[in-house]
Amino acid sequence: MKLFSIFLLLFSLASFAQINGDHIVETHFRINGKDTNHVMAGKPTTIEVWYTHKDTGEVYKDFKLMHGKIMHMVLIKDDMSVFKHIHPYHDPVTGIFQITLNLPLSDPDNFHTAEALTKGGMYMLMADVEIQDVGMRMGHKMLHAMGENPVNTILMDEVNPDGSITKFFTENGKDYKINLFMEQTAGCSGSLVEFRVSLFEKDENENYIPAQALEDWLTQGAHAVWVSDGLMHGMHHMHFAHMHSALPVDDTEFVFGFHDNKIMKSGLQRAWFQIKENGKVLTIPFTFDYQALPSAQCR
Ligand SMILES: [Cu+2]
Repeated sequence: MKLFSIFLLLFSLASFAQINGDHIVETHFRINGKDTNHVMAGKPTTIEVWYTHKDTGEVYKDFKLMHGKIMHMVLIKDDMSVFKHIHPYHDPVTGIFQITLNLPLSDPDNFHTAEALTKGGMYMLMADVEIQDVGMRMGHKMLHAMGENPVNTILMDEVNPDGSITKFFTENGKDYKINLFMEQTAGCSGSLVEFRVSLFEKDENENYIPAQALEDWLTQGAHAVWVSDGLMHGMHHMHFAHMHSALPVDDTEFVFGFHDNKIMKSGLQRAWFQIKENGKVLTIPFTFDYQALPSAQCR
């Protein structure tokens, strides 16, 4: 319960900063030098983002580091089939952040830019910053990509009898197994949702053992983004959660917590967990059902 109160406190502080930032800050996006929503799938696409004071028009130029970067950007397709996590570059002279999609970069923290937007369809672009003396700000822009848009039906992952989900995959020449367990605890306002994730690798005897070469990525043991189906319905109420975990200490578990107070929508969900193993960042999607708990009765 003590842990839960800390979560509630952190969450309230975060919301305050967010509201504060929203009040006076205007977020601007420019795509290929234009004020447009239209992009071409597979073509190099330059995204620019900057922030101005609503009344004075002054461009904000001072940002705080959050998890090793001053901006985190996430691109998610509306059918939840695509997830990209990238880090635009900041020009301190102009205050403009910039990154080009669909071009490979040697930056190991931008391995997702190379094939960021290869299919037609609708995408949500989200940019997270913390402006010095103002607070956190999440800006978003809907992109409409022209190009072939094959139908993707996202299927629910198979659930084990104990409610967990196990997936197997091969990446960078290694065979992995990953387990996900979700637990909900009702609180006075909303509930605490906890995800516990364990990563295993296959050893030479074909046995799965805890992943041997885990390391921090961007100051965190692991990163996760969780969205509900229909995340884009309503620009001001996005069903979106961003979570972090420390590296496992005594066991194999990464632990992610999120305080959900009518943010997520019951039904089909997708979460992407990003874990750095053996020098490479793995991005592992899970598709699952979630039913928001009613708040506990508190006085
Ligand atoms: Cu990031």
